Amino acid sequence: MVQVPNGFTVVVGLGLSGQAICRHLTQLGRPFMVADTREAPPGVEAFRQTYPDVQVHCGSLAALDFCQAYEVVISPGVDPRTAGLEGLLERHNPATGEPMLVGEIALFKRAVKAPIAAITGSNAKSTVTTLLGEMAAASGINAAVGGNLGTPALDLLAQKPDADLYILELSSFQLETTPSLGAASAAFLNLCDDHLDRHGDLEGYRQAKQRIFIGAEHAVVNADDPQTWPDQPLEHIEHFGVHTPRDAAWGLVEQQGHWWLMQGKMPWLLADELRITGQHNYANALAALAMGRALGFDKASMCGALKAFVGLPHRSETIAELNGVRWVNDSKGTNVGATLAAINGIGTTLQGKLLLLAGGVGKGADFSPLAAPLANSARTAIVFGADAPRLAEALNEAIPVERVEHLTQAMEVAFAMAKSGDCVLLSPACASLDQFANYQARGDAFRHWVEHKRSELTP
Ligand code: UMA
Ligand code: ADP
Repeated sequence: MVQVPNGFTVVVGLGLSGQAICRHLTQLGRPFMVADTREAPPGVEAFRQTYPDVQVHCGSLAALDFCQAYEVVISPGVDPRTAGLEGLLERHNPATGEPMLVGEIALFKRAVKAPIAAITGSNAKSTVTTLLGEMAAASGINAAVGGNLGTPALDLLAQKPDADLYILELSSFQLETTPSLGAASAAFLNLCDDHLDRHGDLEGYRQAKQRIFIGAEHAVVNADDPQTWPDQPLEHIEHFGVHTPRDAAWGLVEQQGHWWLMQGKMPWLLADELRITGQHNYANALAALAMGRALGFDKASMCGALKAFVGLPHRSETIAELNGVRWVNDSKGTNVGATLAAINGIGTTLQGKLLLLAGGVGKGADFSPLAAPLANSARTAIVFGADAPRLAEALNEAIPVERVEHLTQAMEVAFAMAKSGDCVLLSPACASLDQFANYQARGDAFRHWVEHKRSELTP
């Protein structure tokens, strides 16, 4: 057994979050050691050079004796149920008043002085977080934006200690180890199957996300998705939705042939004025408006930021048109809900048909909800990667399915099959980690292939 020194914090995980935790503890002057479940975690040598005096344990956490530890702070990618961590989440830490096992966001909450706006959901977190950040900037508010997206939360605190507002994208992994967030405004945008391999089932995943509401002053939830509504009563709850109009909610309403983004009966702006498209993006815009309004942002500045927002790369991003066929990169479509949004957003606007490229690591999700919308709008699905067999099984009664090994082969098949007016959509409904470093690398591979093809076709 390796004894954790008396009063030391144990930082678990040597990734982005773990390193931000180490910097924070160093700044606080708290003694700590580091553990990573991998025998040779990437970056361990560089870490040892930066922190020559810090003890690093690689391998099973069961080899550590935490009896004398001050607390254990784990990275989001590490499951709190990992062998060796048993009982720590349930054990009370008298020094902090929190569980013995917490995550980065618990430390962030202890240190932060300014209000927090927090955003979670299976999809649209990055889009709404970025949009809210743009709205804050347009309103002249000194906000810091990060969390699961971009800069780790504790690094934000160090880089922008004078921020008036911290806008955080939070994953279920981060929320699971956050005892109490106390957000000024907390949004739970939507819920669909994702990360079931980690949370066990949809209910476990939903409960992790529900933690965003602990101590929240204001909640923004999806009128169309009751699973996002707080389990506990909260004083200020606002609903947004594109399908379920509610009084006083933020909704999408048709008036004299035009669709308006409305707050209750008050029109805010025309859906056609937005550069992001599709019903899911109107829902995202409404959620950001609801949060911004509650946080005191200026109305005209928010609308201006919304109209200027072009969306993020790898999210239903049109790359090019080749021979009359549109090629769309939705590599960030890493679960069934995101792929459904892409199919519904694009499929309904097409003259021709969709050719869906999907596959990778399905994280235990059920792919069958894709079958009916694809039957309406798709010519074929071309599936690749680790979960290609499960995808093929779920879809092949609804549409013709081609099975290949890799994305590049899928693109070649799609190029040969597509007709003018069609759209080739990469929206994998899966994580990329079986064949790519991350979703960006997968989206970049798609874009490079399309750009190369375009240069071949253009004399
Ligand atoms: N790992 C181990 N053992 C360890 C530590 C990590 O096996 O001891 C593995 C994890 O299982 C995971 C990988 O290493 O597969 C990286 O995990 P990590 O927690 O060390 O990752 P970080 O580099 O610290 O990045 C984390 C978030 N990663 C995850 O939640 C997996 C980043 O979100 C986040 O940007 C960063 O902290 C800063 O806050 C990424 C992500 O994929 C973008 N998030 C998931 C998502 O969006 O779906 C939740
Ligand atoms: P997250 O950070 O939650 O992964 P992103 O904004 O990066 O969210 O979008 C992830 C995927 O979800 C993209 O494929 C995007 O097109 C899709 N998406 C965006 N908004 C929604 C929504 N409201 N409902 C379902 N899918 C969405």
